[in-house]
Amino acid sequence: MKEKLISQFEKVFGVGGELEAFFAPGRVNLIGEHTDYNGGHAFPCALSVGTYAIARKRTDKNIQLYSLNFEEIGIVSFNVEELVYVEEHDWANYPKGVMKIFKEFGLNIDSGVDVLLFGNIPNGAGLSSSASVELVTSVMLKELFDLDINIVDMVKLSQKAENEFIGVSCGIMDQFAIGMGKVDHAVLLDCQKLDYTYSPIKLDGASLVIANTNKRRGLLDSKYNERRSECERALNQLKEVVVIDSLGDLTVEKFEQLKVAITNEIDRKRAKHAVYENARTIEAVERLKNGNIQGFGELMNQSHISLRDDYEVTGFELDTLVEAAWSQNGVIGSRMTGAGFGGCTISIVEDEKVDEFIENVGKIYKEKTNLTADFYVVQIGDGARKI
Ligand code: NG1
Ligand code: MG
Repeated sequence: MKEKLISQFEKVFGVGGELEAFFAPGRVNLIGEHTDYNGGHAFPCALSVGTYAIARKRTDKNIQLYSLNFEEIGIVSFNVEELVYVEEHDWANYPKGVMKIFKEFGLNIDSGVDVLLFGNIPNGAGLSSSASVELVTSVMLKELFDLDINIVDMVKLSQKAENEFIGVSCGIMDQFAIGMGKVDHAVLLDCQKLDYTYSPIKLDGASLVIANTNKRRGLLDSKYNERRSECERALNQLKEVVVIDSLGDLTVEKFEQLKVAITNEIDRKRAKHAVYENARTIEAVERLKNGNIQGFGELMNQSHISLRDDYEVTGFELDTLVEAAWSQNGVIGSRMTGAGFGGCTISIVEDEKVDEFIENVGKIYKEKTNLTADFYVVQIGDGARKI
């Protein structure tokens, strides 16, 4: 892959100079949904697919970016001192945003650079291609400019770029997972303290299967922000009766005692999901440690039910895919993954049943929704790095 991309780089930007190569994965969340911005835990893993960057420093101040995934856009050029959002630059705003936030943080990016990017994450599948581009840019800047920055700060600055430069108010899970990923492990992220611990994923004859609903997530931003405000309101009312920083600070028992403080019934349901999902995530990791994969799968199923009934972020397409999965032999667990309202599901399926699963679930889904789902059996890979 690297050699192929280097020759592509030379075709676009010419030969000579010192080339360096970098990679950042995509990610999928196994459990712990809508917990990141509530100060709870998430349990994602990095994928073996992701974004590659080949880069060469320049002697002037020009940045030139080229993506093999958007060849019709061509080379996007700008000056390193003029980092402003430009609608027509499309995907290139992600690396540009990271450069801007790095500079604001006081990091010295004092020359231009030529960069060729290529991503092999399935398109629009909710596997965090944007955070992958942000992190590959972060690692590239650190290495090329010999910057004094650690991985946790790269994660935070990448999220800041997405929040402030792109204008998407995401939590920190995507960037965190992509920064910290480890092959054959999922990572338990404490999204409040930014602590993390690894758990080996040994599925003993089962695989991780992602299914894309191919339902466009139309109102995603407004619904996502609505959930954030509902949780915020619930938190503020709870703060009148208990000292906490976030919903992630509450145990299920404590929440049950205090929940009457939340006067709006909808807000109470949202907070309930956040608190129970956080507890489920911690319990799920314990079960995995004890080799209880069936028990892990049951918590994935409960997570989906909570996202459907209390958080209300699933919708017909995701529910149809997950219910179809639950009806199949050899399915250990299945749930929506990511923000919801469309996007993907994640299932753990016994190896010998995978083909049958894809065929049957695909068929049921097509009959009920008239949409075609895409399926990916995924491998867990390492986090963002120089290659
Ligand atoms: P997706 O939709 O998978 O990118 C979003 C947020 C995450 C997290 C999850 C819900 C963005 C870019 N990311 O994930 O931070 O809050 O929803 O767990 O919006
Ligand atoms: Mg995104």
